[in-house]
Amino acid sequence: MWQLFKRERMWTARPLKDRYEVVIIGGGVHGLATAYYLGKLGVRDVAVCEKGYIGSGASGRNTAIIRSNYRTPEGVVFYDESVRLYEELAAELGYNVLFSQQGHLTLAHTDSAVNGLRVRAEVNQLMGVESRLIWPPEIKRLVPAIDVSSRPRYPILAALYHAPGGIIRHDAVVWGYARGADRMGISIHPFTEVIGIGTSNGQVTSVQTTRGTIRAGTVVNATAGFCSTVAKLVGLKLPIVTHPLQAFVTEPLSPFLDKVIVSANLHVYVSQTDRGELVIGSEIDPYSSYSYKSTLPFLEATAAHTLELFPCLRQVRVLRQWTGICDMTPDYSPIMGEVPGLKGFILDVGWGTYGFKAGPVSGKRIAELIVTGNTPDVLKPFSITRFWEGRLAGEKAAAAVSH
Ligand code: PYC
Repeated sequence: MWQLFKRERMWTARPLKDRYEVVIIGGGVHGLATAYYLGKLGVRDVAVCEKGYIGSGASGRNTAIIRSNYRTPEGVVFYDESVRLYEELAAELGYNVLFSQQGHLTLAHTDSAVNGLRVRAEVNQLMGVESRLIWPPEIKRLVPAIDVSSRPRYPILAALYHAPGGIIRHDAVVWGYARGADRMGISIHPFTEVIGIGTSNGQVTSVQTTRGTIRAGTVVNATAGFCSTVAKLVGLKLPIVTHPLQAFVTEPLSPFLDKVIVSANLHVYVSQTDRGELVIGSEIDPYSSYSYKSTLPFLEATAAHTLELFPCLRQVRVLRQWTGICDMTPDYSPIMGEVPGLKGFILDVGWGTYGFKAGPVSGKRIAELIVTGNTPDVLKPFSITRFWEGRLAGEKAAAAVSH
């Protein structure tokens, strides 16, 4: 009888050793995916150190949108690989990550926004990603509840329809990777904060944690929100400014919205979860801060923008609100790869508002970089050296930011 109710542990509490081949700082989707793919490549002497609980940072605070309809060719190729990995992830991990590829609409309310979407559609199609411009009658057919009339101050003029986009259960992704890594013998250490990094002769040698020192020849900075403070531990100044990003959910409603809706002009995005709640977010807060405090002005403005799109929601109650923090680079693209002059220190940072959707591809390719010593082609455009060489990536299709 007991067996019927016995729950399998998701991952094991292993003792903290004083040496690992690889230490990964950050137990979110990026750190855990890197650990998982390292394990698949045969590197299992790996520790993931997380200062809170697994998935307690940006991985558990985002609005779980998956898409690859970016504007730069390097961005499209990169995120497209991630979408493909997400498509196979439940089978890969033997764990249901509830990926709903329901389709994603980016709305345009101004002529210049329509032109921007036209460029994105062209780039997407050239790169083999399904994405096309659609007009109000088709938008209304796909999303019957949306207001496509001329009533709002900024009526909807067009949308970029990206059928492979959708939403996923973000904590299931984190748990699935953690469970997969654990099953290969990789150590996951929650509540283990890295407070120092040792180096010698241009080589990383150790990390100091709140639970003791660990020697390691490879250390990955896979943190979000605190990537610059971690980089400072090796004296590296990253071109990053950290901003809060807020979101909220409503009470559960009967299913009425089966597309992800994003409006960069109105600064709002809306999706409906399988529990019926609407998940709603806006752009990053306009000031730099490490605060997790949620604010009323955000809630009021974002609710008002949501009602512009969906007047039918005016009686709906808000259930809860939360905040995450985002590491923004000047070109809205991440920073990945080695750091010249410091062997063994690998960056997987600068994930702004777009990190969760990139977890699988980053993890897989960073693991490949660690094992082979060669930077995979998809990572090359995102090297830190671009800031020193004046070749920024300029990703104009990053969401939740004002361009
Ligand atoms: O990149 O799709 C996105 C996104 C939505 C909200 C924040 N980022």
